[in-house]
Amino acid sequence: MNIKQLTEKFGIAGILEFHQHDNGSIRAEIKTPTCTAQIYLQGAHVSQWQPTGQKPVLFLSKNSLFMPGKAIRGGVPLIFPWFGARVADADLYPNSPAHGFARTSNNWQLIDAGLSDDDLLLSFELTEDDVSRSFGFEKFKLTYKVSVGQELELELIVENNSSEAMKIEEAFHTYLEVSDIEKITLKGLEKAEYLDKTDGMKKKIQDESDLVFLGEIDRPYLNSESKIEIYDPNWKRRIVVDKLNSRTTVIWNPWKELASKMSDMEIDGWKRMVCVESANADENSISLPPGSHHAMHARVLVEAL
Ligand code: TA6
Repeated sequence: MNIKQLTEKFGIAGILEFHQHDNGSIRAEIKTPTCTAQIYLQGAHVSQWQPTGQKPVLFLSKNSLFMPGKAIRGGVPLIFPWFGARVADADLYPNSPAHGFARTSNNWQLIDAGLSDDDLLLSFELTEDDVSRSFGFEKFKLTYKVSVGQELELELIVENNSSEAMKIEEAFHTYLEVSDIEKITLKGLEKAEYLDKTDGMKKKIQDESDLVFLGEIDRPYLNSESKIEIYDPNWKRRIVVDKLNSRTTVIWNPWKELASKMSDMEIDGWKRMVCVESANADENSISLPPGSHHAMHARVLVEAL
């Protein structure tokens, strides 16, 4: 649908409008009594969310390209059907892009938008197309429900409509904005087991109750369903990420050197972000029986300290 059609079908005066970035991507611009938000149709990518009276909660790099086919650096990239580099069937599909095809798909359809009290609810759908088929994924349906308001709620429902089991990984690759990565503490992962991507994927246990950031961190925590809290004393706030049906939590900050190699990361952007990703990945990947579905849910909110 073009902007005119989207506006006619889903626009809500003063609350939901559609705009086009100079580079071509279309986004929903949202202003409710309790927040502002933006969602790009490509990838059904929530790029901005700011509850009224708060600083932005999602980090978004100013150097993001917003170009068809290019992933956005920030917000909530939606990762499906594999996480990171493809492992399952990688030999059959050697050109598989990192983090799957959903986050750059231009085939997402907005199917519903409406207010529920002060929250705006939007639903998106993605089904098989030439791109998904070229990577071996057919007969699936993704329904992505986004609710923006005082809180951000995300739900991804994956349906397997084929006659065979479907192995999938998924993630809300949420970039959170912080005052200073070296001043925050992250709670919720004490004694959790993780794969250390910065150390040859060795399995380790987090002994500390609070995670602090002193260098690059890239860790899928396995079998971990707990709530995460990010304490940001400079900004006198705590961001809470709560989730359901997600057994992996990924924590990521690239730090200076790696960030300098990312053309779409603004200078010093790495200092103002931390990814806290609700996921099912690696040994927590899901095998969906034929005819079944799986729903993963995450909720992000901000509290004053
Ligand atoms: O979730 C962490 C991670 O998988 C890292 O290994 C890092 O590469 C990051 O995602 C970003 O990936 P991208 O493909 O968006 O550059």
